[in-house]
Amino acid sequence: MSHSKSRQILRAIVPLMWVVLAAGSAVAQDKMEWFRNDKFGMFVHWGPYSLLAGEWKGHRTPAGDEAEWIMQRFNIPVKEYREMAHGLNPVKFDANQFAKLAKAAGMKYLVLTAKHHDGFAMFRSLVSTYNIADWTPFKRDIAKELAEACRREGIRFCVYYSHREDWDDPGGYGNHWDYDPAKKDFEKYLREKSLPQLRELLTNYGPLGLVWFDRGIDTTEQAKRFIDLVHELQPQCLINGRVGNYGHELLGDYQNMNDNGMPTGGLDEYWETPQTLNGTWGYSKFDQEWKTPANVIQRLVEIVSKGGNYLLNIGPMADGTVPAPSVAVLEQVGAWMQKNGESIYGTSACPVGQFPWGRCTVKGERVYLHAFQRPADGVLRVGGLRNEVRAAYLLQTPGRKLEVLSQSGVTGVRVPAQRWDAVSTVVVLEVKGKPESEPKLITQGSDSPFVLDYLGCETAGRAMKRFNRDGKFHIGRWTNPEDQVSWNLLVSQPGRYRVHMRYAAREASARRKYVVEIGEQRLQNSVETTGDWYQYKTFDLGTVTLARNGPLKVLIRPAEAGTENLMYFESLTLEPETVSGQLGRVGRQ
Ligand code: H79
Repeated sequence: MSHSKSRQILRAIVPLMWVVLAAGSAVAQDKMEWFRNDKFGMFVHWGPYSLLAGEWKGHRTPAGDEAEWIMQRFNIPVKEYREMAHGLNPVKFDANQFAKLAKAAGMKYLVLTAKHHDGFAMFRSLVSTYNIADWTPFKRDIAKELAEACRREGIRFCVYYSHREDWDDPGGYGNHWDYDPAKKDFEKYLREKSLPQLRELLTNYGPLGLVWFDRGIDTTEQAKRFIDLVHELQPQCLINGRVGNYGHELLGDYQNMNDNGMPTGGLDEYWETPQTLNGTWGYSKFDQEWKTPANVIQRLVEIVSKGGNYLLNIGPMADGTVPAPSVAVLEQVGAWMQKNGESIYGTSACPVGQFPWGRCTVKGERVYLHAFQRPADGVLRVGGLRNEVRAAYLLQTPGRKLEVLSQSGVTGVRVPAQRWDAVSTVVVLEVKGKPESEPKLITQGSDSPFVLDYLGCETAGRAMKRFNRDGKFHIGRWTNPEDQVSWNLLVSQPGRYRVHMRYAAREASARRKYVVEIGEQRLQNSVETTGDWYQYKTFDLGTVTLARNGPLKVLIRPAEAGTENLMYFESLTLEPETVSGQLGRVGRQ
């Protein structure tokens, strides 16, 4: 083909490619919309383990053990567990009641354990008769009834599917008491059970909001087979982060905190935390430690104030009833949501951080202050809000304006004593423009180091505050010089400081150059591999002199453009060696 001919073809194809790419990203953005707005979902852990309810042959699962793990806990032989599962007969199950309960609580999506680690399907499956419709006298398809009831109530139906772990299947992961691990054919399990059952779920239950995978999987290639199947059958369906290998770069459309986890600060990526109402996911007759409605509401606010979603679990009993205390808690949460939902749905993370009295969320030109406690003088103080406040009032009584105080950059709102809500008082600040914070200032103690991590930083470009499965937070997704992370310091102890940087990096990022700017000083270094993502190591970058008291900007960025993530950055520490002419803590580790 002639050069000019191929140029012509390229010219014709390239704009087309952009259209395709743009359409692709529009779908990608659009499909997160409900997740971003809806905030609150119901998790349902239900299976044969609910029948055991935390007890096997007179032995109860130890405190802290989760009832859905009982088969593994007592190494119950497949044969016996299967026998037990014949007894599952939830005659009191009413799908409408589940969907209505979720709706009444203010929840917008529902995730059913379609198959948990025990391998039993709570849906009619042609892949394996070990399912609720074929294996039990109940004979009905629980997933189907729930999917339909959810649709009627406007709740998004979603499924949990344990894709790697399967204690029933000879090839599945986790059962070492019936099956010899050396003889396992995991590939066969993937090909003949796990992937085909996921196909059934994606085919027979209408549009799914998301698929919730658990415990990761051995290789990225395996994870991609699950992702591809979801994309093939339901391109709009979201995939949670646990689909992938925990040791590698996270996959999926959003990330999950650890079970029952709470992040310390906001993240830039989409995230959700799965939590349970008591101490177990599957029903246990021994666990009556229910969280109070106030606690649940405050958790919800805390999560939403950090940009996340709250997936809150109930564990129905084997007969199909939802434990009465959990219904009572959810109904009270719902009563609060009825009144205060505006301060939750469709909001984003609070740009101005956390307060001793509570948290905040923002939407449009409004800041919602959620006060969990009444400060002694009844004044909610908000430091660092840049915007002018036009009006303040309780969400419940917009007509009655509250007094706004402003003093040296701190905005205060006085809430009269008689108008405090016992759970959470929501005050609306109507502000001028989109709510923004003043740059955060990091101060130091007498001779303490500056520890610069994700909490106090600003990200720019594609650099992103992220979470990893080991429960750590870091900066990732940065490839080019404009992808930066920075901090504003207030130096009060001039002197010489030793600089340490802690990060994790794979071989693919090795030797990439990065720059650390500390005021006018520039340190240039190359990334060293630490083995893998999540294997963090500390590197000594030498010393710098912080010459003056006052503000100082610290910034890190890739030195050159590249395609690989620069590193998973955890922290930069400036450790005083000599400060103000006196000897600091030289040689400290
Ligand atoms: O489905 C719920 C859990 O069963 C599942 N994820 C949530 C949403 C989960 N899978 N793995 N894990 C949780 C972590 C495993 C923890 C364990 Fe244990 C520690 C397994 C054995 C020891 C906890 C304590 C469960 C049994 C004893």
